[in-house]
Amino acid sequence: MITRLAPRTRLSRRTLGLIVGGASVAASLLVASPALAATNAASQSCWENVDTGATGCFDSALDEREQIELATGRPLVAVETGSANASRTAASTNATTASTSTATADYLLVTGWDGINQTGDSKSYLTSNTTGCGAGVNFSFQNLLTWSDRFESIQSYNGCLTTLYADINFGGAFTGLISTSNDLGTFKNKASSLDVG
Ligand SMILES: [Ca+2]
Repeated sequence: MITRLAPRTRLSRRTLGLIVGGASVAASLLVASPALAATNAASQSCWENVDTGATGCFDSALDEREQIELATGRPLVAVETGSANASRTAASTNATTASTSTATADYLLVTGWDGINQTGDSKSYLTSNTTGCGAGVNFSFQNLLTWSDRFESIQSYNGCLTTLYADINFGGAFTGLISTSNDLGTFKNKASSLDVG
């Protein structure tokens, strides 16, 4: 006698959706480094005076123009090109008060940020040349070095306009003349040299 076993019922397995606790955030991500002072390059913005060669860096969370004025002891003239907002020059008021009679002003040429909308770390170029960009003077930066391929937004100042080049020595694709750009689009993280005039 043959007994036939009923075919095994296949368990229909239902895949249960994973329930993920949305509010759980890895605590380690929230731990701020206690040593973000002057020497840590992780969140540093920097400036460079093209005439004197002076340079400086500061915590990116701080006000850029204020920090430059504090470091140089001179007022920083920073009227955004293409903007009617001339009140930006007021940024120099504090430093003017503190400066001596022999102090001259510095003029911001251009600032680039590694984030869109002027966020993140920034690199600023300034001049002590009072003629600025207004008299046919050009400021050329043939190699952005550590800032190569980083700019995502740009602001030109004091009548200057900026042209970005994809390669060093003003090679490759380029985009300009930029007064201001909060999002460089396809040119984000590309510029390796620039010309300000
Ligand atoms: Ca490049």
